[in-house]
Amino acid sequence: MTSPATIRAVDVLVASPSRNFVTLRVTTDDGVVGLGDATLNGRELAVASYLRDHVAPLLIGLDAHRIEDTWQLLYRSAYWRRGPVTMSVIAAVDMALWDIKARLAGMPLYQLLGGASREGALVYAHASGADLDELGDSIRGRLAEGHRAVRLQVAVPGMGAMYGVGAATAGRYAYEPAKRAGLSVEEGWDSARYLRYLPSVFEWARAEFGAEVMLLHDAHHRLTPIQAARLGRDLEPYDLFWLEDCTPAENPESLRLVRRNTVTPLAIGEVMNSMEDFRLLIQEQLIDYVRASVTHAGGITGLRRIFDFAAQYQIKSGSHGPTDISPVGMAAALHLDLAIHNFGIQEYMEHQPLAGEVFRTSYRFERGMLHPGDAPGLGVEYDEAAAARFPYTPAYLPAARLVDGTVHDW
Ligand code: KDG
Ligand code: MG
Repeated sequence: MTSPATIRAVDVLVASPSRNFVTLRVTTDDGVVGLGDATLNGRELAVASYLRDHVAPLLIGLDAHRIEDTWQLLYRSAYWRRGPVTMSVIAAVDMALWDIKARLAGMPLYQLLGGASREGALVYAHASGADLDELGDSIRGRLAEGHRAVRLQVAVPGMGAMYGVGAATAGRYAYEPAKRAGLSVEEGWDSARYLRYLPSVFEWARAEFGAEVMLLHDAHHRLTPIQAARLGRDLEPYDLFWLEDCTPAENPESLRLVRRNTVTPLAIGEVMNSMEDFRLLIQEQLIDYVRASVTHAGGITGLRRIFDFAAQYQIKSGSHGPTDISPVGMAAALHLDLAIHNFGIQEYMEHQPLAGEVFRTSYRFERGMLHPGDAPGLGVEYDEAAAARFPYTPAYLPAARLVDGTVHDW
């Protein structure tokens, strides 16, 4: 019988090396440390308080080996189920306990999840530009780095600042939507202009970069079902890997209309966090990729359940991986990506170099793929002394308004 690994300490670490991250650190009686990511962009302190005030006291004295039991305890005994705050909290505990178990086993976590099913996880990078020239430079940069899949976002003429379009800095297009200030910035939105312009961008990209490169696009919840159906149909000649979040996620039935009208593959779910959110989308095969993340969907345990269910319907994983998933969450995602059978693709939006001063990671990028590395556990170390130099800074995502001032989905 395995001897228990009794939880002695639970610390919630909030730091802002280039952006805010909420990290959970669980320590056992024997001094084994596990890390979890609970970062919820723009609502970081809500998650930190839930962990610190309501969950940490419950964990002290539990056996860290009992991952499933702890998951069920936190899910069922809270009474108030699901939702991004609760599920990010459960996720952080789950990741930290898997980290401890794998460190105690002396193995990289993917070995405990069944071992590697592939050489590495295919990732997609972000490319963006204020116009097609800038977008072209951005795509060329990503391809030169070895990427084989690229998400394209470009400003729509006449629309001003918009989702996914970064500022050009030294030949790279750094996109960091959270504004480090107490209030959001506002962006504009005009669906008609966007729908007229976007197909020409992909026509240009295919002519310029050929048929091999995998191209993706994120509509970021902006369209009505009929608009999404039209966009999917108009993009069909350009063979997208996926069209992401074409309609808001709260209305899964709306995907029926989109699906009936286009064969462009659909990815949904980065704001979703539970099996219930995905049930209809998966059972009716209304999507091709599950976009949820380890960090927001109940950890490795929660997300694996959703992926396993999706596998029965030939639906693949496509985990959310923006910079607001911390390096701990990214590492956890990569271990799962390597182990599951129905892996599709992993989003990889590199963190700013400052984040590397706090989080020391073992994952590595090669030939368009990421590998989690072979260090025991998740393969991430947290430098608390370095983190002290980067205190929490209020930061918020932008808001979107239509031309007449109406608030729209951001
Ligand atoms: O916190 C919000 C971001 O993670 C989100 O806007 C990024 O849509 C996104 C993506 O596809 O990475
Ligand atoms: Mg997205």
